[in-house]
Amino acid sequence: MNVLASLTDKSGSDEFLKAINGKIEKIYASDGTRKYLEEHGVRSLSISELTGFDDLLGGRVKTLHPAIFSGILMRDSDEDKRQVKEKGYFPFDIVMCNLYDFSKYINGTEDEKIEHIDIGGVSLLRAAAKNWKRVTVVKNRNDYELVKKDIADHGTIREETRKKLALDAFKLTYKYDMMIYNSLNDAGSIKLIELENGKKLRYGENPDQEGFIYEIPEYGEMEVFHGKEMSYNNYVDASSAIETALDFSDPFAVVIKHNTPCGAATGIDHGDALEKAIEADRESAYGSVICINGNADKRVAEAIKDLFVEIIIAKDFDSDARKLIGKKKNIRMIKYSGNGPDRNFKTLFNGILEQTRMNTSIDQMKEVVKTRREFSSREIEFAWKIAAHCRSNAVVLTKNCVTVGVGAGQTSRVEATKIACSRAGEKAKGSIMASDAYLPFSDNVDVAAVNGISAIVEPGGSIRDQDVIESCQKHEISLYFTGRRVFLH
Ligand code: 93A
Repeated sequence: MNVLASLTDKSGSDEFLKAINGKIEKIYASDGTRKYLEEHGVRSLSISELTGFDDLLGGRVKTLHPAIFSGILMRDSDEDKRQVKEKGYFPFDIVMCNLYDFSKYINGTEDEKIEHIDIGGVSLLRAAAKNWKRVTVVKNRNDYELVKKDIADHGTIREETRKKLALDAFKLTYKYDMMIYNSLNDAGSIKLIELENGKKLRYGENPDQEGFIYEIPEYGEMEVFHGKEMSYNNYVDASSAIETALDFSDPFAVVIKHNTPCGAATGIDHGDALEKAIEADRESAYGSVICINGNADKRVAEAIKDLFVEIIIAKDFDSDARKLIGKKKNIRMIKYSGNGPDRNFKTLFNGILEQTRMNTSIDQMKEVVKTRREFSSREIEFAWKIAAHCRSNAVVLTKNCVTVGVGAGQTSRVEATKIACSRAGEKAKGSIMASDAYLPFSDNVDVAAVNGISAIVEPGGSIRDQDVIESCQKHEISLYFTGRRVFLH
């Protein structure tokens, strides 16, 4: 067998070649590799002897030559053999190659990056991989071991091994190009991500659907360290619970059902916040997914002692929390870290939609109708942000940074208002009402007034804003326009 070697990571290549020495006729190597092999007791020939060229352009052109590539790409056919022989070339059977270490220059200058984009090596790997029916492509110690074992066990390199190595090589060149793209792409547009090692879930949203999760550590991590296996719906709810919690800096707890908050609160600590968030709607909290934006302690554990909860999520859990919550066998405890993706995607009938993150800040907010009742910006912001994390159309009632009524996922906004008021009952009195998009008509204000709501926060921007303003003035309801919309479908 003839070998072609061109390696940046040269380690182990000498031992490999010594181990399969009995099978080798000739070894050709690029200059640096040749020098390394020489120093480690392996004789090889220079590529220039075969091509008739020394490295050109300071090494930019080393192996890019028909003598090399026809030797790799030739099939086992009489015609290919004839053509190669006619030129005075010969077949290569093993290609040993790994690439310039671009990862070292990811944050380097543009010129450094450009010089470390491997061209010849990628071509060698792809050519050898394409011709796996005849050629073996090896890149690292793992591959060397695999080939050594094949030769030891079977006296030859089997076709299935060659195919596996070829697939690995294609994966490597794909990842290499992805790394180059992401590093050079500083326009702030989408980074390519690697979707591999998808984990099969028991099923999808329903038991007769297949389901998978592809975890992307660059986004964030969820470590499930106690309880039953996570389901598809668990991941959906856990994710929206964390995304909601990440939007708050005070100690905060959210209770999620069907991808929407049913209770949320800030508190003096996380235990306090969680107690309030559960009491906000204890009925809906049954079978919920809960997230706090800090560490779980004894008080947090005690808050869910008598409640059936599917998942509790926290930055971390202290030993008391672990012990107390751990008594429930099925509840899942999850530690989370990271900030989530900058962009989100949704599959469509005819493609994929992409968007940047929703902005839930109230930095553009204006007080449009002032009444005797004063509300702190903290309270208003709380109501607004919870509405932002509810499925649209969403109307949320809050009091002292605790939800008292949530109407979400409705096809009519006034219906969402009615549901929020009906969930709140007496507690609607004196509350702040947040709407994720503008109130299209003043009918919402009428419902709010009947239920004793004291303030409304909404984006503003309707052609009937004036009706809404006048209605608020009439009913003495404070009105705030955020100047932003926070739809979440
Ligand atoms: O600059 S290159 O893209 N041009 C080439 O023709 C070429 N051929 C192999 N780089 C090229 N290589 C790479 O050189 C290999 O992928 C390997 O990483 C490296 C080995 O060079 P040396 O043996 O001189 O250390």
